Amino acid sequence: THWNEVRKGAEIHRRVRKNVQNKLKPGMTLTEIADIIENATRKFTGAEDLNSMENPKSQGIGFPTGLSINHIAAHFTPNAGDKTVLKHEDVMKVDFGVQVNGNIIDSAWTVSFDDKYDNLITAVREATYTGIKEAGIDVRLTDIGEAIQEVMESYEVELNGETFQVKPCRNLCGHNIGPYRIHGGKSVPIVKNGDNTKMEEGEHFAIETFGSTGRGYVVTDGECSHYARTPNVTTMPSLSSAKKLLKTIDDKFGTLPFCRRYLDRLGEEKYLFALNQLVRQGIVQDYPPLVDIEGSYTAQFEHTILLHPHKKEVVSK
Ligand code: MET
Repeated sequence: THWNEVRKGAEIHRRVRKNVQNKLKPGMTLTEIADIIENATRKFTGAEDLNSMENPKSQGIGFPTGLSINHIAAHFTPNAGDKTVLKHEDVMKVDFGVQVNGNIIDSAWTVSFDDKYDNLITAVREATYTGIKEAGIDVRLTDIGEAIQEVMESYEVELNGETFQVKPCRNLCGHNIGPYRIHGGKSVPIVKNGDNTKMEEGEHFAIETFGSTGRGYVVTDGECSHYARTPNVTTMPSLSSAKKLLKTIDDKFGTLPFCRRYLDRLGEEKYLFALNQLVRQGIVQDYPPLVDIEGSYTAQFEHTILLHPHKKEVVSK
């Protein structure tokens, strides 16, 4: 069933995580790190590449590997030619996904080699565990946000002679997950936001929190790498190059998120104009990097949970 597929994805996520965790070292390029994670996911799922959602057996990468450093909180993955090297003093969020028949596991953690980030990392880990603990059928989303915020803000970090209260990135959220859809439409806030919507039986959520030494608010910045077909949009592209690219996207990813590197490895070339056209027409959504202020540090922890009638299952742990 559907739950067993989520569990299978979670087991693969764990294996990939174990595989990469002891390999991460300063001096590696982000491209090398993404390749390790994505090739392990391909290997353990038996996927040759990202499969089409038309293939009922499809399983593989759930979304592009986020490798977001320091003030970049989310949605960074290297594009072709990126030379970024992981440094000893970096704090990096590793956010990757596995999918089995469109059932996505979304789980992330934060890596650092310098113990000066320990309090920041602990704050965010505890905040995420609090969110997981609070979650449940009939629980109001705002109450989960409030509990997360209280824990996060109870931590202080001393960095380079300054003291910071850890702030939740208030415009970042957890979310429910639908078939082949990473963002199912419900948002789980990480601050008290007055949203009285409740969690419901049978729902599948990514519980994630982000903490920052900056302003606790992210904006988009920098070159985009992540994209996804917008669900339920049937608009046809006007350009023939965009039509051709859309066919590749529909065949290989469906509504699963993808990145430019995945188009490159499928042999697509000079597709940026067509891709941007699909974005302008609302057929594809772009997810540019999300950043707090320059010089700040952000951390993230995330797990996928299932809300069964009589039990909450933290499936990605
Ligand atoms: N885990 C990431 C998120 O929830 C996936 C990015 S793919 C748009 O935003």
